[in-house]
Amino acid sequence: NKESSSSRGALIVLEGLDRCGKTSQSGRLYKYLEERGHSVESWRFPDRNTGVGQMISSYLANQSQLDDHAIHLLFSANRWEKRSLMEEKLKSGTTLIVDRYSYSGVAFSYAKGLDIGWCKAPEIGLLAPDLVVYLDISPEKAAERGGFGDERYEQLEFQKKVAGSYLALRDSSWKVIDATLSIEDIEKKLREVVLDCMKACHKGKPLSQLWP
Ligand code: FDM
Repeated sequence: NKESSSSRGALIVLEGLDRCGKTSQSGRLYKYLEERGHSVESWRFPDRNTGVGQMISSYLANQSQLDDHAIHLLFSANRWEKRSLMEEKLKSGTTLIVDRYSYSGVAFSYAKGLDIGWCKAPEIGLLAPDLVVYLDISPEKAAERGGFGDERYEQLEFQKKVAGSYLALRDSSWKVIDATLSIEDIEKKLREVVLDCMKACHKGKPLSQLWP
């Protein structure tokens, strides 16, 4: 029918510090939407399944060393290699829930001291999210949650810098949810903003590109 041929999926991005609950919330959101009959997929960046993704994964596990600029560009390339599939999915009506995106890319590299404009440049032209949800938690509280793992960036001092970067990137369109609320309360707030966003995309909100 007319509506389904013109309606597209929404590009929904979850961002936040390590241990903020992004991954479990994206899983719950996926299940909720799927059970309601929406066409939906759960994505994450880095996508460690591609060749570039394997280089990133080995870097994060401290199994290889790379210049800060080089790893930044690999993270970006990892999004570029998924861009056309992303566009195809969205245009065919599938909503994508994406765990980390360009904002993680900029936040982590900027936290290392790279120039923010330089960090954003390779992201220009990627699809802009229809919604960015930031799960807000202090680095200290995040660290208390069973501690960080062994990956390269999972250290309190660095996470504090990442929190500062996110603050510099945030704009008024981001939906900020207190990540210290109960899992159910977060889930409820997340569903609300996501369903609103999906409605807007359904009604014909055009796809756009980074950075707006
Ligand atoms: N990360 C993630 C970056 O530094 N740049 C990026 O572009 C992306 C997508 O990689 F510490 C960092 C953030 C995190 C690490 O992420 C791996 P997951 O969510 O723990 O897999």
